[in-house]
Amino acid sequence: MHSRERFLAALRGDALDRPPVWLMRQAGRYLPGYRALRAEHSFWDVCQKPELSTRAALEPLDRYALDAAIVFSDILVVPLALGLGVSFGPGEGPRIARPLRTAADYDAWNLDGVLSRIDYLPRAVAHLKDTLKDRYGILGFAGAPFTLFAYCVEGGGSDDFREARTLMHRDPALAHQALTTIADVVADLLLAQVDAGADAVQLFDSWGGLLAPDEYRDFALPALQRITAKLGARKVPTLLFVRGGHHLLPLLGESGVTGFSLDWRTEWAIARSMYPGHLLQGNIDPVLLLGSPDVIRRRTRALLETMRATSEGRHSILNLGHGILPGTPPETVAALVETAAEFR
Ligand code: 1CP
Repeated sequence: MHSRERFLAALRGDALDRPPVWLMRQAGRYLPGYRALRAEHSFWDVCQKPELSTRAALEPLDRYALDAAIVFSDILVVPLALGLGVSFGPGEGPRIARPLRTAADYDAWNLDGVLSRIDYLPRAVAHLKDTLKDRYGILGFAGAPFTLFAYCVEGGGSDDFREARTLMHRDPALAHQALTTIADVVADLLLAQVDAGADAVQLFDSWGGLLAPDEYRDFALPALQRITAKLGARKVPTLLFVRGGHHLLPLLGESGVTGFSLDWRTEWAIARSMYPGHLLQGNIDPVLLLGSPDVIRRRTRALLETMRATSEGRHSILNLGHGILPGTPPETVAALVETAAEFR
């Protein structure tokens, strides 16, 4: 099987020679080629010029036997296009110049032609597809509504997103309105990526795990359902990653996605018994990649064997349980990918 065939077979739940492998944040600062690209170009330039985005996305494919590419972009393209002003300081997290705190802030969102201000993302997918042809699977992505809402309200990164979670309870109507608007932009953005050549899409709910189940049900889930209603009508394979979301797993089936990208703290066999027919992806701890290649090989093989024991390896994609950390040695990534590629 070649890479794209294997990736598509996993999405369909067909028999596999072995599960396909790709890694969240596979094209990042841990790669010297990416750092060289960033020495020449700003982060937004890399996202917004399809030729540069493709160069970043190809870096890991040139090095490792991965089965899929993820378009190089960022989840914060949505608040940027809404006019909130998103910048990245050198070596820092994102900063949002005009955070959402009041109804007047929401009224200032620039919804007119918002998708046209993110057209560089589907154009990056098209450029990537044109370069890769049918050799690799291609993933599009977007932030899940709650995580985007959290950045919009907080105004940047945070450990607990206290402002965002407070706003949900102080002004639930405003929170619902913002989440609905974000969901509609995200759905259209994902469909545009599919039209441009993405085989599947992933929603990153990196901060969804901060919510209690009832909060997730009341705020995050309805927004996800708006998205999956649109994507489901087009039969788009849709993966949902909720970092720290193990306590939400029983609920997430209601989101309407076709699969889950599991956090490293979730036990694969338990998730599989809850969701026998869903696509599951994951879930090696990215911190392991800071350790020894031997441990990574052993853990990766053990996970692949669990996939085989629980579903004959069907509906399964090997990945990390969160993105590759900056500072990860490229050699340990090789140990993981080689173990996956050689597994039979
Ligand atoms: O070059 C740089 O200095 C910028 C670092 C960087 C990179 C490489 C940022 C800023 N974004 C990205 C790319 C990116 N972001 C990808 C591309 C694919 C790949 O790397 O292979 C993807 C899928 C994302 C998604 C993303 N951005 C998420 C969800 C995934 C996750 O890690 O939880 C989140 C939360 C963001 C926001 C963001 N963008 C950048 C940073 C440093 C952050 C985190 C901010 C924070 O909360 O501190």
